Parts: sequence; C-alpha cells; structure tokens
Amino acid sequence: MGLNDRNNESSYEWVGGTPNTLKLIHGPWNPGEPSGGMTENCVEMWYGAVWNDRECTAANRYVCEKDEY
Ligand SMILES: [Ca+2]
Repeated sequence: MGLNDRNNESSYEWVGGTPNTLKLIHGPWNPGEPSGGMTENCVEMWYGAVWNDRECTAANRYVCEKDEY
C-alpha cells in the first residue's frame, strides 16, 4: 500500500520518501504484525483492512488516487 521501512527499520515512510505524518506505525496492524523485521519491509492490507508487513517483491492488487470531477 505504498508504506515501507526499507531505509530505516521500524520507521515507516511512503513511496517517494514522504514522512509518515499519519503515525501509521500505530495503525491497525493485524495482531502479531509487523513481524518480518529486516526481511519484510513493505506494508500490505489484509482482509478487514488490517495491515501486515511483507516482502517488497510480493505482487498485490492496488488502487490509485485521482481527482474528483
Ligand atoms: Ca509480516
């Protein structure tokens, strides 16, 4: 979902380096997550809209943001 801690473990930022201003480290993680340490540095959304850290090479569906007409 565009959130990762690849540059600094446990310090999450958005793709492109935008700081995590939403304090998402305290977001709705699935119980027990994030669990991947240095091997799972990207965040995905699971069923129920909870979060999981996962390998950044994992292929997931995505959504795009667009302006409202
Ligand atoms: Ca995980």
